[in-house]
Amino acid sequence: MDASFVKTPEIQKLLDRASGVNESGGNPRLKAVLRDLIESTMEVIVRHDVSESEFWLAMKYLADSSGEIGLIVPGIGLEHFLDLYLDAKDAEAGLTGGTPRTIEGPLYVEGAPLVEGNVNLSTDPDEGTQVLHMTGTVTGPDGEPVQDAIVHVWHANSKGWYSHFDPTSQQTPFNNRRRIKLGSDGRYAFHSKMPSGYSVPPQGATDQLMQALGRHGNRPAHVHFFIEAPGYRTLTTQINFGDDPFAADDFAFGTREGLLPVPSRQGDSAYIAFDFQLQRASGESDEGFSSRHRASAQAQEPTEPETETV
Ligand code: MBD
Ligand code: FE
Repeated sequence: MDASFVKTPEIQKLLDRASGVNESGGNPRLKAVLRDLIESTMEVIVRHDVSESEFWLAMKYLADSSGEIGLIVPGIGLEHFLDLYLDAKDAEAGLTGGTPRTIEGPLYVEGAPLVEGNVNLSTDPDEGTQVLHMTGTVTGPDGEPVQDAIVHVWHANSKGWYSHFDPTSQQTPFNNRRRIKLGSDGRYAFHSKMPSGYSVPPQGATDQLMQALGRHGNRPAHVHFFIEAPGYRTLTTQINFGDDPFAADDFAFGTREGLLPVPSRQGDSAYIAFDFQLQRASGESDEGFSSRHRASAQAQEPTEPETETV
């Protein structure tokens, strides 16, 4: 049997009915996209002669893995694909230059303290790791310092765990998370306890999938950024440490050329100088920031840290 089976009138009629394309109500875009998604699934079933047992195993996996969907999506390359697609569309529109974008990942939390100056990101002591000092500028396409920029920065601790998602619940809310308001010189500076690389939760759904693919679930040590400023496109990016063993083998495909600085390690300190360049926005609707659902928390509430799902 070949995939043309899916194109038979009986299956095509089934697809039309299942997706509601001939119904007057509902959302036309959802209908069109879902029809193609179901059809592609059918084609995969036929092309690989997927058995009933295999199909239901996959459905069980989907049902059980929903809490890790934010890890599975980067792990199977889809989040990086979205970046490549955005890059290609930007290139077509003549929008090039600036610091490369790369994946957000699932571990941002809204509501981090808004701070100014040379800031400390690390509320918790995290003994025994170096102190990272990171400095640089945020400029526009002509090298002009951007005005009223806010740099959102977040990273893991020395165990590779993020506050609000730490299985040990040992971190203070917003540890290693800040929003830094820049001055008119467009300079930023922060220091924090050096992060370690991230690994997916052992035995979790993502780990199971990676093992079944003969892969691993490790990321190099990295620091995430959103950079927003009026009149510029919001940049979503990260720097990954160029000297990390996983710098060339990131399970989430978030490492990119131009985003791999090597920290200068000197005793208890490590230094990274890194300048960001933003693209100018063509209008208010071009800030380039998705409405992805993001976890949020209150900065000041002295409640027990809750562990979120990714
Ligand atoms: C991370 O810390 C991360 O940045 C990504 C992209 C995926 C999983 C964990
Ligand atoms: Fe991360």
